[in-house]
Amino acid sequence: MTKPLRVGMIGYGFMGRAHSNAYRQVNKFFELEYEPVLAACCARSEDKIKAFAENWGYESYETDWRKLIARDDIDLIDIGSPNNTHKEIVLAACEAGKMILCEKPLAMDAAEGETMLQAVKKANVPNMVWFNYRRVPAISLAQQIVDEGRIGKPFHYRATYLQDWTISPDVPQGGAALWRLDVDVAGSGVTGDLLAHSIDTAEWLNGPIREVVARTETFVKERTHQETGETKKVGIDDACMFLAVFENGSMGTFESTRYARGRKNYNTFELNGENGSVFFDLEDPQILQYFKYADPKSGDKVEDHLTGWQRIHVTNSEHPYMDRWWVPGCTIGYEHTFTNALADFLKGLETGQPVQPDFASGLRTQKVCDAVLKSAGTGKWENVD
Ligand code: SOE
Repeated sequence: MTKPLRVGMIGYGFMGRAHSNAYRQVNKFFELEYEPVLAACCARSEDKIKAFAENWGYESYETDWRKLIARDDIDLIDIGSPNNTHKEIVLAACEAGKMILCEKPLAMDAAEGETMLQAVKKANVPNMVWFNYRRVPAISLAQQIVDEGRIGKPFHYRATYLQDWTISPDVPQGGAALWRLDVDVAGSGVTGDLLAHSIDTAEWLNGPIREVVARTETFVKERTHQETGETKKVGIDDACMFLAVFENGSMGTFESTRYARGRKNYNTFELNGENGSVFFDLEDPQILQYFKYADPKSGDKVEDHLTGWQRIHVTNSEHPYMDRWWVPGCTIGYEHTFTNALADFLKGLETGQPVQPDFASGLRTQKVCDAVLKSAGTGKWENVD
C-alpha cells in the first residue's frame, strides 16, 4: 500500500506541465512508498487553470495561492510560477508546514534565497530545487565517474548554455511565457535562467566555485511589454561570459546567450583531469564522452595506441536510472529527468536522507550568480561569499 502525498501545483506553463507529468508517471516506473495525488493546481487565470486541471486530472483548482496553501488536504506545494513569486510562496508554505519543491533559480537573488533557506530550516520541511539536468542519466554517470576517482586531479571545467529565441527585437518582454525577459520578474537574464543550470552541474561535479570575473551584454536595449504595450528598457543580461576558479584549484569558463543562432538548448560541459576527461552535450543527450588516460586503482596508463574518446550510450540497466525505464539501447528524454528527480525526492522522504539539490544547494548557485552579476558591474574578480 502506498501513502498518498497530496500535491498543490502553482503555475501551469512549461514547468507546470513538466512537473505534472512527473507526478503522473513516477509510481508507474519507480517502487516507492509515497504516491503523489494531483490534489489541486493554482493560477490567477480561471479559464487557463481550469483547462489545465482538466487536462492533467487535478481534483480541483484555486485562483489564489494563499487559499491553496491554507488547505488542510495539501501536503506538498510545488512552485512552477515566475521567479519573483518564489520567496513569498515559500515563506507561507513554511508557515503552513508544507513540503516544498521549487523551480530554479531558487530566488531573485542570494538575499532572498537565504531567507527562504532559513524558513525551510525553521519549519523543518523537506525541500528540493528542480535542477532537472542532474537527472539526465549521462550527467549522473559523469558524476559517478568523478566520484570513482577516474578524472584524477581536475584542471579545467568548460560549460556553455546557448539558445537563440530572443534575437528578434520584436519579441516582447513580460507576461505569459515571456516573463524571463522582464528583469523585475526574472531577477536576471541568462545568468539566473541558464547559467544557474551550468553552475549547479559544475559544483556537483567539480565542487564549489571560489571566485569569478564576468562580462554581460544586453543586445536589444528596449522591448515592448506584452501586457502594457509600453516600450521599456530591457534590464536582463542577454549574454554572459565568466571565468571561475574552483576551491580545488581548477579553472572554469562559462558562456551563455540567447543569441547563438541555430542553438536551441545547447547545454554542454567538459571536465579535464590528470587521468581522464568527460564531455556532455544536451543535443546528444544519451551520450557521455569519456577519455581514459589511466586506471584510477592501479594507476596503469592506457596503452598509447588504444587511447581515445569513448562514446558511452547511457542506456544500460547498470547506468543511473536506466534500470527503471526501457531495455538497453532504448532512450529516454527531457521529461524523464523530472520523473527521475521526483523519484529521488520521494525516496528521500522514505529513507529520511534529504535529497539534493535542496534549498541550501540552490542558495549556493544563487550566490555564484550574484557574484557573476556583481563582477559584470565592477569589472573585477569577485568572491562567491
Ligand atoms: C529557457 O528557455 C528555458 O526554458 C529554461 O528556463 C529552462 O530551465 C531550461 O531547461 C530550458 O530553457
